[in-house]
Amino acid sequence: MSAHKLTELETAICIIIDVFDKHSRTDGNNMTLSKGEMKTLLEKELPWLLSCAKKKNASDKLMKDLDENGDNEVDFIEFLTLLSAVTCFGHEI
Ligand SMILES: [Ca+2]
Ligand SMILES: [Ca+2]
Repeated sequence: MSAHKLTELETAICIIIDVFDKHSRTDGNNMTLSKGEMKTLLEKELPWLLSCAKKKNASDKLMKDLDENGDNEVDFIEFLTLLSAVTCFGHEI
């Protein structure tokens, strides 16, 4: 470990990885988010997004959109697609 102090952006990246990890390890495959894990992640970490969506099954729909390889799980790359979309949206408003 170097004594390098993490910058704000580096810290933010670490937090993103931590958050994904924390939720992806709840059940099934440790490397991916299942439907249930995805729902909990959205409810706990992105309640703002869910309240914007305001639709029933918003989490399920989102999951379908994100799941590019169709394995019914959201991996880290697929999760980043969501984050970049949300970040762009946040930047605009
Ligand atoms: Ca999992
Ligand atoms: Ca997938």
